[in-house]
Amino acid sequence: MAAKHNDLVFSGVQPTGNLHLGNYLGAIVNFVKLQETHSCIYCVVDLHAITMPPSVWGGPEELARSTREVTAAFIAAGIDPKKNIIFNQSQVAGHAELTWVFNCVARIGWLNRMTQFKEKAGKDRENASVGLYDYPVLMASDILVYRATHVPVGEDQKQHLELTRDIAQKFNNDFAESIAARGYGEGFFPLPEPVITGPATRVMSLRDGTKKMSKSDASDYSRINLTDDADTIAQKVRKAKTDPEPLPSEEPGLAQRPEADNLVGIYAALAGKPKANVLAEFGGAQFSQFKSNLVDLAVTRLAPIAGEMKRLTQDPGYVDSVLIDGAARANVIASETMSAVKDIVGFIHKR
Ligand code: AQP
Repeated sequence: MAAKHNDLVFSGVQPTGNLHLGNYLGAIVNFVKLQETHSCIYCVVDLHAITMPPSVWGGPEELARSTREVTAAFIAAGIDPKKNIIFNQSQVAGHAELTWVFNCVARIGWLNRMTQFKEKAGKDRENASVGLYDYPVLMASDILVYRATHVPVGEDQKQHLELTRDIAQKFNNDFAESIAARGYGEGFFPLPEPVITGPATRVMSLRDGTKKMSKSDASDYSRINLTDDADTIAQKVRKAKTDPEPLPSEEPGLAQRPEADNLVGIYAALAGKPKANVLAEFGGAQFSQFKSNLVDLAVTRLAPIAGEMKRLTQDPGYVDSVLIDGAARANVIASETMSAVKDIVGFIHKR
């Protein structure tokens, strides 16, 4: 009989600077909603950040600053650090420890299919870090060391979630007898479900509606950062690429119009309504009018978050205390999983 796993939410964000509207609408907004119905663990994934060269994540001072900034964004967006667990990944050794076990479960052929590695490694694959290649296995460990059942992410992480399920399933199969003998039923690890919802699961660049909005885009005009002030938001939205046609009245009219589709999706997500309602309101309007409404909405929604982030980052002692307290609570759950994994695999350890 398959084991029953209690609902638990886990997700992470990399501390690599420039948290943007895609991170917010694709992931953080859902983190905030899920805390109403679930126990949630939200992690600043600093071990993931160092899979790229230090020139990308900025070196030790910048990594620490970014870690505090992402933590501040979580809290400023409305995640309650008392009700949920907020911590940085490197403080809980179970993530790295379980990764080794999963490295021996995952197959090279599975990792070779990961599109994010191909995109991030680019042409110079031989020179990419082993950590970048192993990134999806670490992500599987992040989720499964808590035996989490639900993972809110943007659409770009869907393939990694499928790999997580494959790793969980293979571990459960490879060690089936040992798992059953120790009373865990048929499935020690749950097969976690991705939670990819809302009208902005893939926010696109403001400069090119076919490219994902991304922290690493060279142009700051491609994204709205959570720390941007009202004037910067207004400038970026006004300069956003569009086409010459007015907005359509119905969703099929957005087909083949990636920039229009993106701006309508952003508006819908910020307003908390479906795209169809936005088009019912703005169908036939010129982009100049729509953009000016979008600026007002974006500033109204984002300015309080930016203000609170600024206040929190000026109090690093408080932010660090949230991370240390969260790590202690996360470690209790992770240690329990690791103790069971060691029993299941056959590693001698102190109980
Ligand atoms: N454009 C996006 N639209 C919707 N969701 C997005 N996410 C990222 N970009 C978009 C979601 O945000 C969460 C945290 O992402 P991350 O920090 O772990 O890393 P990432 O996906 O690598 O972010 P970037 O901006 O795309 O960084 P670079 O430029 O380094 O590649 C995840 O849930 C992600 O899906």
